Amino acid sequence: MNRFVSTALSLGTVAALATIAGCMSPPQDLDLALKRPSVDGKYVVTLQPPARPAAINQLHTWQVKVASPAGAPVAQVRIKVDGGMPQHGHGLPTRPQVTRELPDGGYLIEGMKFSMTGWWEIKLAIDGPAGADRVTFNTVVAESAAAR
Ligand SMILES: [Cu+2]
Repeated sequence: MNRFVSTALSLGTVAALATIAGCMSPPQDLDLALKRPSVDGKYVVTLQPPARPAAINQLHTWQVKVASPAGAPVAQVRIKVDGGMPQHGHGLPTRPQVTRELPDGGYLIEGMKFSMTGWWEIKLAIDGPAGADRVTFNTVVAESAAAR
């Protein structure tokens, strides 16, 4: 009993130290929606991660779909990709680019890479027929992806 209590206490201490050291777990209420309206409501943006979560430090390709608020695909949009880890204060390790426009308002983002597990923001600056707007997605890179 005593041993159990002291083990529980030391685990708690380790967790507290890890938090102080910056290995924070993502916020519990993090919105992981992959489809969301842009900040000013000009577009509805759907982010499509790779079918299988990519390994840490490997390049991967994502897709994004841009639609009007009414749901019509929006072509000829320019998209800039930015992001980073809000809890660590660093950006993306690469500079992902939209390399190709796909049918139905789709766009290919190449050069995505995550250098560690945890909460990442993916920020898209969109410039299209309805004007400029932006949208931010959250993604959590899990340990299982790191182990691949
Ligand atoms: Cu980090």
